[in-house]
Amino acid sequence: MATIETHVSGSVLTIELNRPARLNALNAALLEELSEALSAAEDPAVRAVLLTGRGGAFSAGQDLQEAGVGELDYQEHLGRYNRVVLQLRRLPKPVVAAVRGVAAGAGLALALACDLRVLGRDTRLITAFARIALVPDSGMTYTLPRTVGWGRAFELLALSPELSAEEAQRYGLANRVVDEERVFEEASALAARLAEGPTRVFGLIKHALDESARLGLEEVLELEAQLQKLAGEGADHEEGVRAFLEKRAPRFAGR
Ligand code: LHQ
Repeated sequence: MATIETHVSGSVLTIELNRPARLNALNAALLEELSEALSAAEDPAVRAVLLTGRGGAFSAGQDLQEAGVGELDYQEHLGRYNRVVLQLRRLPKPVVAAVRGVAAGAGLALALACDLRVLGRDTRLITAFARIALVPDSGMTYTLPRTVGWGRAFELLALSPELSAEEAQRYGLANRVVDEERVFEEASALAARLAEGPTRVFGLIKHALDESARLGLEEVLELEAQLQKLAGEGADHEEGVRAFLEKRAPRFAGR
């Protein structure tokens, strides 16, 4: 693929945004290829995904230099973003974002649609949309307030400050902050560790959290009971209990 690189190591699929000269700015071709790469992540052999950007940035969001960006068919173009965001959220396995340099606009929205974020100490997060008089898209009005709270979300979206990695961690936007040159290594290790876990259950956890955002308590309790039945029937649950009783580390297969 021209704008995306993928490789598999063990059961981790790494997807790298590959337009470093433009800080991995997103265009139609990249979004199509990203969607293809995320479809490939459905392969049962893949148990965790690592999303990253080549070069010094994660992604600067929509490519504003792309010819015709002023005359975009918003319906069609946002359809590409929306498909990718839904793929990230509906993929029943963990997705880790390795965020170096800058993540802005829809680039930040993609990072927020992942399950975990590893940032570099010099990483900057910028919502960016309002800087060019656009409303947030790609799910940012869903993910951001759920992570940072309502009050902070408006400020981050309206004033669009550059958020340092330290602030991002304080706001709950970063799971780990490490030296810039260790971001990929740390995120890979996290993805590899997750890939050895009960990954089918991780998918159920992800589903439960997403659903809880729109359900009342009674419905949440009902959903938890349904998902617990599915988890309880899984081979990994049996292995987890057996390993506990035998006082050894479990060997999960993601089933
Ligand atoms: C870029 C970009 C970029 C192209 C840096 N495009 N070249 C919008 C529209 C329609 C429908 C769908 O949804 C969206 C969603 C969105 O994502 S809206 C938000 C779009 N993104 C932005 O507004 C961010 C624009 N970029 C910036 O504010 C800065 O470049 C940041 C803060 C990201 C980085 O600043 P610096 O570290 O100072 O780098 P730089 O500005 O010098 O950029 C380096 C190069 O990358 C430069 O090219 P050049 O040829 O001059 O070296 C930039 O022009 C290019 N670049 N962002 N989004």
